[in-house]
Amino acid sequence: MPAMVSVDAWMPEHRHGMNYKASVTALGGGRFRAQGLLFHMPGRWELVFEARGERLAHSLRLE
Ligand SMILES: [Cu+2]
Repeated sequence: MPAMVSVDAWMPEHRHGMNYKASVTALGGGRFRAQGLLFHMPGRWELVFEARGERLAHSLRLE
């Protein structure tokens, strides 16, 4: 179980990220709470999670 994960988001088509950095708090038991993810425009965003040097990306579309 990773001690900490990080989360970031960007818009691949626009080549920009968020205007603010998200923070992650470890809740214990392998759970984490991310706060401060501010998606400032509609379109396709990619959420990128990192833990122990591994990356997991998840795509979502905001309208
Ligand atoms: Cu954009």
